[in-house]
Amino acid sequence: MAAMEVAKICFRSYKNKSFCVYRLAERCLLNKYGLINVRHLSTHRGPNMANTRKGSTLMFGLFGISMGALVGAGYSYHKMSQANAPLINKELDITPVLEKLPDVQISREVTSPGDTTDLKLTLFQYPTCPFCCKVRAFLDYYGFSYQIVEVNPVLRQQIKWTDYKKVPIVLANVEDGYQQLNDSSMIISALTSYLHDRDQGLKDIVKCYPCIEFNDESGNVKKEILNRYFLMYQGNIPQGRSKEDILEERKWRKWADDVLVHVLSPNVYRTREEAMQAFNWFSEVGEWEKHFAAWERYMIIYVGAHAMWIIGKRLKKRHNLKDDVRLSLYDTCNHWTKSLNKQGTKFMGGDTPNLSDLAVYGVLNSIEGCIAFQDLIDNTKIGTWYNDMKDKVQSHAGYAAMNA
Ligand SMILES: N[C@@H](CCC(=O)N[C@@H](CS)C(=O)NCC(=O)O)C(=O)O
Repeated sequence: MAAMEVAKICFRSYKNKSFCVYRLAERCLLNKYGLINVRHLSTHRGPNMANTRKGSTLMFGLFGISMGALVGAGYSYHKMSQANAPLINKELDITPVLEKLPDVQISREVTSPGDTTDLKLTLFQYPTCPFCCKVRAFLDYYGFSYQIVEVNPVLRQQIKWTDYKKVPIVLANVEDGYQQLNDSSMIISALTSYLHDRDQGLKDIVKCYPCIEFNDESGNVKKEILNRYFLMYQGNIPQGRSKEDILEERKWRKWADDVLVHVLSPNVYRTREEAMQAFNWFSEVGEWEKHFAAWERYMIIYVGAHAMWIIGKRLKKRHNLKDDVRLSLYDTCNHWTKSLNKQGTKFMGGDTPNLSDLAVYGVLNSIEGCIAFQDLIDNTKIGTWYNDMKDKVQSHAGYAAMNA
């Protein structure tokens, strides 16, 4: 019964388009006690219930159908009026300057003697989230020093201080406190713009990435961080860069988020065995043994893997992937390597990586411990570029650019 509920939660998480299994685990556990209550309620019977059961079944059935119809009609009406509601473009203030760092435990520190920024960055993350891996690839490549706060996937108390409900989040030291940066692409764009011209001031740069809330055409409230793929060069384009090359970089960064990320889940959970292996790896990297009791961890791994295996098939349809999703993974990555070959350079950025190389590398890096990743390396030519990227990132090869 509990297992059924975990599976249902996985499907709910799929409907909400949640990418990370961490959120799935959270939902499983947060609902745990609720689920148990539901079970008790539904199996509880009053003393005369057995006798009256047959007679009342019809009544309850009719009542249920009428209520269902009423609720359905009400919901459709609500959705229709929402869809017809005017679009609201409300600007949200979710990137404030905090007076001091939130009172959270720092999990580890990455120190780079070459960091001359004094930004004292703090990254709030889940270790295998593709968006967080993207930010780490960027920070490591340029040789930023930063602290990492591992967000507890169950309670997420480490990010309770903010209204922004996702990771990654970065806090950066500014003159009057700590500037909050949300969304992987915005974090990368804002910090790159800052490296280009530190006189702009990070606080002013952040103002170029407002977050707005609006109703989409189906009436759902959506939030979006505007300009997140744009670098704020303020007309002062760096030497050696052209407008075309900046546009191309932007296009590929967007591709990493809109296309590449979506082939990952169906591949990582392609078969039951792969899903189990992936969940075991997530458990290891995310140190689930610290967060969950052994039985909870096994249940999440087992039930979660099976549910995600089924959900993976739906995601395959949603994103129009091939019947054998591995082919879509190969195709997507081949599209990247073919474009590189056509360009005739080692990296998309030329002799050195640019932000699109870092984005694609970061996203792929998030599945490095999964069977799908090894399969990808064995069956495509992306390995050469990937390993070159790994060398560049791990050796902080962008350090010179930071100090240019
Ligand atoms: N567009 C965001 C997406 C971030 C995102 O979806 N993060 C997931 C983790 S992989 C998350 O925190 N989800 C929270 C939730 O589902 O409530 C980015 O690029 O940073």
